[in-house]
Amino acid sequence: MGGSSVTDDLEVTTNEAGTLVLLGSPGTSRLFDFSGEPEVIGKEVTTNEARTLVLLGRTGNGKSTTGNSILGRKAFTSKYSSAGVTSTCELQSTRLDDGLTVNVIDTPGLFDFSGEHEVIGKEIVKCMDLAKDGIHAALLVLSVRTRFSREEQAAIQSFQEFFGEKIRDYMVFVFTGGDELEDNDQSLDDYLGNECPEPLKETIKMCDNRLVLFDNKTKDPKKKTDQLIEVLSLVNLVLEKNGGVPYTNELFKELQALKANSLIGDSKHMIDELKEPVPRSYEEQLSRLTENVTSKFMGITSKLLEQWAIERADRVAAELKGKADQEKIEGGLHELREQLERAKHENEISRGQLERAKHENAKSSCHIL
Ligand SMILES: Nc1nc2c(ncn2[C@@H]2O[C@H](COP(=O)(O)OP(=O)(O)O)[C@@H](O)[C@H]2O)c(=O)[nH]1
Ligand SMILES: [Mg+2]
Repeated sequence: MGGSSVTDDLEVTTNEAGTLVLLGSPGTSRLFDFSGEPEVIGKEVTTNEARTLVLLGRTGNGKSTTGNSILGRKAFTSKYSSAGVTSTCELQSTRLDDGLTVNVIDTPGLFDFSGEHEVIGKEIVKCMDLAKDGIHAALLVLSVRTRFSREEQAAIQSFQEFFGEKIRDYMVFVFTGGDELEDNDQSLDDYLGNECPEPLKETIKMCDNRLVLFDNKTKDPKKKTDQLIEVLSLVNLVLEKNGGVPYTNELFKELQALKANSLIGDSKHMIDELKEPVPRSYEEQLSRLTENVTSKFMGITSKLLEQWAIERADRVAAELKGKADQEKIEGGLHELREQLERAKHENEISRGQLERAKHENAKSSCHIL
């Protein structure tokens, strides 16, 4: 295994572990030639020459469109297409010129708290099922076109809690809307400096600043190539960091074991006829696994929503206290102003009296004179 191909300015090699290595100056490469249709292959490619990427993020952030940019074709339906929003996890693949297969799993907004828990549980299991041997990188898709909300922050938090701390080593942040930043003469750094809230900055830092800007609207083949190279380079960094081992967890393993057992169970069933019945059907076990996922997910989201409600209540209380303090200050100021007015008034009266006294005095002095 392993090999290399050299384009004008960029050397592409795959090492023994099948890791894609991009060398040379990006941007001038013709590695990903968008002039022709990329090779579309089957939906279940999991050799070591394959990379499985999962797109996650709030609905409308540009997951499906980014998936299409990576695949180089309209594989997933985007929000405003006639087919509507992505409603279920879906895997699509493409093979790059150097032979590397990229599997992209598009997801509905799994972590945006808008879906039903049962449906989300099912989708998480489906996503794991599609990923088969694991996830090489989780692409968290955010948009520079919409403000990063508290809800989105909670979604990222719930995602990390659900998959455990280890998932951070697999996370890559993709910001869509590069065209709009360009229109405003802004760079991603400018955007992050001005508009990125602290918690998001911290999360990105914890993920070794693996972030990339995507312009999914561009027609420029060079720009398309550059951003694809950039995201794949980040995936490469993730692979290096994790020794080429894709992300899996207990649920992944359970799902694999369940499928393996179901195959053994089926053959046993066939051989022994009904002598030794399979203890539980695959469907039953799968639905039990899905229930576990759903309840784990519900546990995490309800804890987060509770924490969120407490934070909000604290914030409202602090605001009210601030208001009350302000009112006190304003009340005090009002009182001071009144006292000042009174003092002024009294001062004027005294001055009047003084003037009058002076006048009287002058008059009496004249008399004396
Ligand atoms: N201007 C601009 N619009 C984008 C970009 N990426 C995605 N969109 C638009 O954002 C909307 C939502 O995208 P979609 O991929 O359906 O989001 P999803 O719900 O996360 O899958 C669509 O109208 C896309 O055309 C981008 O880079 N620039
Ligand atoms: Mg979508």
